[in-house]
Formats: sequence, C-alpha cells, structure tokens
Amino acid sequence: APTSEELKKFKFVRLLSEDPRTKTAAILGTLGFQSHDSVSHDAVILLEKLHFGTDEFEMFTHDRVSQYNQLDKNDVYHWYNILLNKNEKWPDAKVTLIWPATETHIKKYSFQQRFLVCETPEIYEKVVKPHIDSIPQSRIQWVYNILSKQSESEKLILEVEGEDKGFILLPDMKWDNKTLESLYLQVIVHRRDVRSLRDLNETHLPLLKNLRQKVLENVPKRYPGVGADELRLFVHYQPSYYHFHVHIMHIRNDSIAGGIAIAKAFLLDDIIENIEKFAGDYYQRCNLTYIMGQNDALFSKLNDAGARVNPDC
Ligand code: M7G
Repeated sequence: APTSEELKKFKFVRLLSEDPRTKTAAILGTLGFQSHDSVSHDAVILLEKLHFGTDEFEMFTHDRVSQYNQLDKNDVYHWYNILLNKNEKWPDAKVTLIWPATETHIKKYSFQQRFLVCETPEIYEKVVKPHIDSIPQSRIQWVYNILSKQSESEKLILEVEGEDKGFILLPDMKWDNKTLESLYLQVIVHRRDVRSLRDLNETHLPLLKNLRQKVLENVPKRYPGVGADELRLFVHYQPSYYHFHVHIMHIRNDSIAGGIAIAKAFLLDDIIENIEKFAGDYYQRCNLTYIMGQNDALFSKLNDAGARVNPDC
C-alpha cells in the first residue's frame, strides 16, 4: 500500500460526485511514485467526514476546541464555526483509495441519472446473464483475497467452514469500525457458484438460514448494545460484485445513500420466505424491478432490450 508521503502525491483531476447530507465525496485524480512503477495511474478517492467518537463530546469542557468564530446571534441563539485541535485519536475524515482505478470504478462513483428497470426471466437470460459472464474474474479478486485470508484476515468476526454452507463475516469497507449506529458488515460465502439473487433456489436454504442465525447470534455478542432486532440483512440487486454476499447494517444507519433503498436492497428474510413458502425457483421465475445508474455498462443493454419501466409493462 502507498505510504502517507506517497499518498500526498495524489493530483486532483475532478470531482466525480458529492453528497452534503452524508458528507461524502468521490474525487478523481492520478497517483504515481518511484517505489511502485513511477507511472501515474488513475485514482479514485472516496472521502467521508467522520462522526465524533463517543469520548469526544466532552470537548467543550476541555481544550479540544482551538477557536470559536462567531457567525451570528439572535436573542438567545448564537452560532459559531469552530476549529478543533488535531489529535490522532480523533481523525477528521476517512479516505478510501481505489488505485489503480478502472473506467468501471470511475463510472460507478460519478454522478449519474438513475432509472427503474423491470427484469423478466427472459431478459435475465438474454441480457443480464451474458453480461455477468463477460465480467472478468479479476473484478472480484478482493473477495477471493478475503476468503483465502490473504487480505483483511485480522478483521474477521466469524468464519463458518464448509464448501456449501461456509462463509466469512467481516466489517464492510464503508464502516469506520467504531460507530455502532452506523455498523456495517458483510457476509461473503465460500461457494463461488452463486452470482446473485437470481441464482438462489431451495438448495441454498440451509446456507441462507444458517448464515442468518449465526449473524444474529454473533453480532450482538461482538458488539454489545446492538440487538438482533436492530440489524438489517439484505442483498443488492444488481450488486456491483457477482459473488454472493449479504449486507448487515444497523437499522439506524440510513446514511448510505441508495444502499438500503427499495428497488436495490432485498431483505434476506423475504428471500428465505419466498423460496421456502412460495417456490423453490421463485427467483428464477419472478420479475425483478430495480434502480440502475445510466453509467453502468448493463444499463444500455437493458435499455436496448426495452426493460425500462413504463406504464404498459
Ligand atoms: P455490492 O452490493 O456488490 O456493491 O456490495 P455496492 O458497492 O454497490 O454496494 C459490495 C459491498 O462490499 C459494499 O458494501 C462495499 O463497501 C464492500 N466492499 C467492497 N470492496 C472492494 C471491499 C473490500 O475490499 N473489503 C471489504 N471489507 N468490503 C468491501
């Protein structure tokens, strides 16, 4: 990984997107330095202003605040901008660097218009499946690194071994690993043959039920104060990565823009029930309606196939 000094060589190119509500932004730049190959590669930086740590709220009685700049006052109301003293314990912002970044990364994090599409089983077979087949395996190298414990192994929360029912539970890259209210974990399954929600059938019920039970049992133990009934377990359709994984998020974390939105997030409990109670091949037979950004390579293919939602579909 690049060192702090090397990271400072990042050259700003342009802002890709920003969200004042979540205090996040995605920035495109270039980065290159001698200890690597000296060539500048595209780099995407995801920037997030961090929440205060629980031990930080006493700042007003300590010397954490270095300066108050009064903005205005009205009756008993006084407002200020403040400058905080620096301290490694209380970082200001979190940076996720994607480097070297591909065109797909740049498109994913760029502002884009989104539309609803309705995917029938026929459209899945004709358009979506060939699209998934065309994605190089290298795009999910990070998943294989986790499963083989080459990366992030010190952060594993739980591993259940086994080809069929096995999985790994670990913190999501988006979590600050600290703020319980924004807890965000991932389950990544060991088996490599389930690419998305569309592939799930009754043979996967033992896997789905086991992982649901183990997650709800273990997460509250690991993070006291978080209840099993405060965890949202869901999968994305379409996902960005076609290796089956389940998102686990605290229900008060609704700041991940779009990530928990209806027509993107499908509740694990609903998935289990649909397969168990209604049909083993429910997800091979149903229509799936979801939101898709127009920068996504799949979007133009779905558009050509007439999958955009319209009054007659
Ligand atoms: P997704 O639904 O396929 O895509 O979820 P999304 O990014 O559009 O939500 C993939 C999830 O894996 C996201 O929540 C990512 O934050 C998370 N993630 C992605 N990468 C590359 C990593 C990684 O390298 N490590 C970890 N721990 N999580 C990651």
